Amino acid sequence: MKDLTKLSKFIALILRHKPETIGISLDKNGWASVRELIDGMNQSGYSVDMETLEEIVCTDEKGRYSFNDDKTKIRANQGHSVNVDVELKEAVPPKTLYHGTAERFCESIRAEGLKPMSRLYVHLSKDVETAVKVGSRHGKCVVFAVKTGEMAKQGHKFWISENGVWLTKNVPPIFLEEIEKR
Ligand code: HQG
Repeated sequence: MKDLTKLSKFIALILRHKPETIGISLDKNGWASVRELIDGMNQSGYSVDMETLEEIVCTDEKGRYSFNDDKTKIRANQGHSVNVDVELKEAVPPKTLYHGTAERFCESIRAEGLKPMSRLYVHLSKDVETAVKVGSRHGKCVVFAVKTGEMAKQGHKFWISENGVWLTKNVPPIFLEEIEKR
């Protein structure tokens, strides 16, 4: 059986951060050619064909990737560090969203708020459970409630990705409330 998780992680690297790893590029909307992705991955020792790629796009637990209509192009729905415009939908956020992070980042977050760091946007979760999963990737997890309703009232913009992740450009400290440590 193919290790789809390993392939999916590599595809995330290519489609969000470093397409040059396999000698391909993304267009301004973040699309890669499916043909170039498959050929480039195979030449880099990652055995993948169209069927496997379709399975990854369909079954990825976070819905990270999308094809275009005729499946000649593929892109990541969010999470990029390369500067592409994936045509995110601007949307009115709920009153509260959540951000899971690691304890060691908290002092800096309390002082300067949430920043996108290496990505294009700050990523926010719709519930605490998801935020805990996100934060735990980095270490001992702390969850902040983000007063997104108030932020929106004060003119901050929000977008929701194709796979339901909320994004914003930054969160000043006044909109943050630490709610949970795990
Ligand atoms: C922290 C995954 C110090 C921030 C997840 C986070 C998500 C600060 C880390 C998506 C800071 C960046 C994104 C400040 C923010 N000082 N640290 N001022 N502001 N940080 O991985 O949000 O599985 O770039 O709290 O599920 O953890 O890849 O962002 O801990 O949806 O699809 O800097 O990535 O999705 O880390 O995760 P990341 P994230 P995938």
